[in-house]
Amino acid sequence: MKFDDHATVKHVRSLANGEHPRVQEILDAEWLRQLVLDAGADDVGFVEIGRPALDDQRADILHAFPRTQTLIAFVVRMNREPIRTTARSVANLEFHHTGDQVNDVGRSVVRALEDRGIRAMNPAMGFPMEMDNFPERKMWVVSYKPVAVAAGLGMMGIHRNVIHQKFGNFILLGAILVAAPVSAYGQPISYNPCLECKLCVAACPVGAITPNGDFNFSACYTHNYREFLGGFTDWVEQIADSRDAVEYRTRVSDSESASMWQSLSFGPNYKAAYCLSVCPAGEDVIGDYLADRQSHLKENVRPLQDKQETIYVLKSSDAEEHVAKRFPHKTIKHVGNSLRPATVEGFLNSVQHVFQPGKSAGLNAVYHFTFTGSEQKLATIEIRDRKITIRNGHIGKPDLHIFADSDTWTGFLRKERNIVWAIIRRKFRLKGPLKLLLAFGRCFPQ
Ligand code: B12
Ligand code: SF4
Repeated sequence: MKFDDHATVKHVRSLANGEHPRVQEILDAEWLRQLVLDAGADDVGFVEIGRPALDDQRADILHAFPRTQTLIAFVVRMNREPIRTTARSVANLEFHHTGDQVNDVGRSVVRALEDRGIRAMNPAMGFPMEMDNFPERKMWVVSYKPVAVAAGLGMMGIHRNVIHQKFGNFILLGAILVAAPVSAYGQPISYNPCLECKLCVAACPVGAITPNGDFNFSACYTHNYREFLGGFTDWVEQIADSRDAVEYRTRVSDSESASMWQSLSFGPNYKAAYCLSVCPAGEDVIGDYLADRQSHLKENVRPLQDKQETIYVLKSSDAEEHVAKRFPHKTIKHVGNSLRPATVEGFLNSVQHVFQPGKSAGLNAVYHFTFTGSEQKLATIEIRDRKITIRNGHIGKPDLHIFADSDTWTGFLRKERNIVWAIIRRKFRLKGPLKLLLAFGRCFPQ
């Protein structure tokens, strides 16, 4: 059969009068706003793809959906008391249900636009899901926080979550990529709803949030995400490394095994999220706090601080020190978290996220790396005043120069290769004091 004679082709061509006009429709902002609210969102705003706030993720967005012209940013409220309670089952239900609602809103708006002949795409609300990229590259399609801020849906607080001017931080975020312009775009709000009260700093069990807004990614990821991607991978290795059931039970308690079952069957359990629970910011939220701060502390902060629970940390990490000092009544458990790069490039991209500022105290040094073998690369890592900087090439005068075969280096980081053996085989060598290598290692507990 000839293509032109196919029933579908003939039908569609007859509808379109033999032509396919490509009309560029400008979507009316009010109409679109109502569509998104009717789908179940609590607030919505629009951002054009050319906005400078999207500079660092425009390529990713266009890679996922090349026709993107507009991002619809929206928020869905979470109920407050379920997030505040010490009962994690209740809080997790609220996170998961609201997350499902974000996905439903996205899906329903995309359907409505599609029915109107406008292409659109809704990335998942959820936790990093592009697992091909785990653990080295971005595992999500759109970073929603900067989009929400650009659209006027709030600002990032000290705890690095978006605080909506009215709903506070009791929201989850979504975004829809649309292949059409919109008649009016949003702008960031003119103030930050964050009160800088630092209750999030006081409540976080692992000290992931610092008063100046720095965030210890590995502390949060190791504890809060014990039953998500990295923690799960570590749990599997605990099973693999156990000689028998009795040894497994010395590594993983019955309660932890049951909790993993619960996560696998009902949706992964966050272990904390206390930074959101205690935050009093936002017009709808602040009333009780303004009326009586002591009651807010007593009802919403102290119970989380006082809770007797297991806290998951990397051995010799800043988080371990924080729990021991601030929450001695909580039980520390050492775990691994599987953030181990498979390539030198992955190492250089992720090293800042596993850096422990506290463990680097007193260390001020420039490290030059010369990687040879399958990945040839020059890099400079500087650790100074509890901060880390990573740059391509050799910059400045090194205090220590590390020459390493790239596969040997990543194998060493992954605990799959022995460094002494590598030195004997000349796959690894140093120019400078060994003590600087040891000090470097202390900044990145495994
Ligand atoms: C990665 C991620 C995380 C990471 C990093 C968080 C962060 N501060 O960036 C971790 C695992 C720690 C995390 C924790 C939480 N998250 Co989260 N998370 C995301 C995700 C997928 C992307 C975040 C992002 O874009 N960051 C912005 C970039 C620009 O940050 P960055 O500083 O440059 O780099 C960070 C990332 O690149 C990341 N990263 C780098 N390398 C790697 C490697 C791996 C393996 C992983 C997992 C991450 C990662 O860590 C860096 C440092 O923070 C978004 C969903 C989305 N698609 O946007 C939800 C999101 C930000 N999370 C959210 C929530 C609710 C949480 C938690 C409260 C979870 C919970 N229920 O317990 C905690 C809060 C922790 C905190 N105070 O920030 C909400 C925030 C809602 C709001 N009001 O702002 C979002 C928007 C999900 C949603 N759809 O609503 N999250
Ligand atoms: S708890 Fe206080 S300091 Fe932390 S984000 Fe909320 S308002 Fe800001």
